[in-house]
Amino acid sequence: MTTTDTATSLRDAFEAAGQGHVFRHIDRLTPSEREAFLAQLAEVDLALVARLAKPTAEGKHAGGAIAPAPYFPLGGDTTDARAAGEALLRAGKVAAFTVAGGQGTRLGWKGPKGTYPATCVTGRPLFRVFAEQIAAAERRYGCAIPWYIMTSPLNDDDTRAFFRDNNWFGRNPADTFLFPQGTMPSVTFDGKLMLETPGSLAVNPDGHGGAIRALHASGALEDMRARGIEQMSYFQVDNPLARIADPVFLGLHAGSGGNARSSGEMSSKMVAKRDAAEKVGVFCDVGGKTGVVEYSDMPAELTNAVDAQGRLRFNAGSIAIHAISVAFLERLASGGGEDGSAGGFALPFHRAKKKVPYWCDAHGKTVEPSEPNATKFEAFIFDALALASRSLVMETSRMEEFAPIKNASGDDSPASSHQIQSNRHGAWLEKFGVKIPRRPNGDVDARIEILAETALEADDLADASLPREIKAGEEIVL
Ligand code: UD2
Repeated sequence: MTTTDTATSLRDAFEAAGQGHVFRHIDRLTPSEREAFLAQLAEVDLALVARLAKPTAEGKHAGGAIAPAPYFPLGGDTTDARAAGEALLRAGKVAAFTVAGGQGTRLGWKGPKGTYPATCVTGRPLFRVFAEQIAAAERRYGCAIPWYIMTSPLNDDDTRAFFRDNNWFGRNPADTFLFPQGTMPSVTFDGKLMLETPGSLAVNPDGHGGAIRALHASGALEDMRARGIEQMSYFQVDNPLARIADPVFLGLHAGSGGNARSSGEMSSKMVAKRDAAEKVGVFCDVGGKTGVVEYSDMPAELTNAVDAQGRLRFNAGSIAIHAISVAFLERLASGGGEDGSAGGFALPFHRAKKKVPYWCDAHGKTVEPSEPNATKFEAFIFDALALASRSLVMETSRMEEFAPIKNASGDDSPASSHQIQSNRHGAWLEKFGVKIPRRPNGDVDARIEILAETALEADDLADASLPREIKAGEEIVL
């Protein structure tokens, strides 16, 4: 087909779908702009957009019977699980997987989130924190842990440049696999596609649920298979305390100790919620399956429900750390749910009202709206839990593993993350008799950073040479 034929047939299809307005500037585009625009339009699944634009929400919790999900509690016996997880690591069967395709708008950081200086003394960027943790685990278990990182078309170039500029953080570039996720077009509240410029649609990354398609399409899944990888340690780019390839979690996930909930397909970590309002999804039992109901989809009466002791009933907050098997991902990518029905990347799309920059004909430029003006569609990886045969949730300590950086100030900000980092490292040192200054509220009154090469967990400090005391206000790196 010639470009003109392509343009005509695309135009017909868009007109038929009530989206012909996107062609209104086509005549002023240069040939290359036109070609790029037509290529973008050809990628749009008009039937999907029409279905999603209808007000009947996919992805919302439908309101059926839901109960708190059971979980493996903090303090449970994990000796066997650790041994099983370590065996997986030693055999080179574990990969790390970071979802880093988000736009990070809340933090107001211009570059990819992984380039944000995150640690409390040295200001190590998130990607470096993870690279060093992976390197320390590789040394400990004598294995390679390939690292897969999902970017988005919006930050892929910058992310690659950051890795190159930092010499891949000393890693073999062949063991670090970056790939962009897909996008979805945003629509106005009456379901119309939007132009961001005369020659491009307004699109957004298709959510971390887009990982299944992107892992497949990029060849990452195939690469894992070729390397003999069986399990993926999944975590978000915004949490510097994420414990990558945690042997205890991997062992429980893989079924050590015969835990009835584990299938080795997809498992999750939770922490007790800080309070009812905390913006984390909650592990629930939905029709006999473990799943996450996102905070924005959870009915308020359930979010606030308390038990006889006054504790939150739905208390299992998702910290977005999972173990996911390659076989499970392959099954989802190739189109099969557990019963062969669902799958085919078909995680439901959730909708969110967002501020989406759009091309304004009257002003002749792209305008940043001050109020939400559009609906974005995103798939969530945790919806894959429903497609696993069974699924284990393991409780972990918030202080040990969850200090996300999402907002510029307040909760989940750099300041709150720094405090949790110091609290964690202060507690590790106290375990070995180091005197740690604390404020009346229990927070550590010093900045303490312990590098991954020194310790991945408290017990690694047993043989380290440690100070006897840290003074109030001191900054220390070990
Ligand atoms: C996420 C979870 C929430 C809780 C919390 C813990 C969702 C929808 N909610 O909330 O339940 O577990 O994290 O910290 O996940 N990302 C992509 N591509 C995208 C969108 C996001 O890679 O298209 C990545 C993003 O880079 C980040 C992570 O996914 O690493 C979370 O994204 P978010 O900031 O949208 O999720 P948040 O913090 O609202």
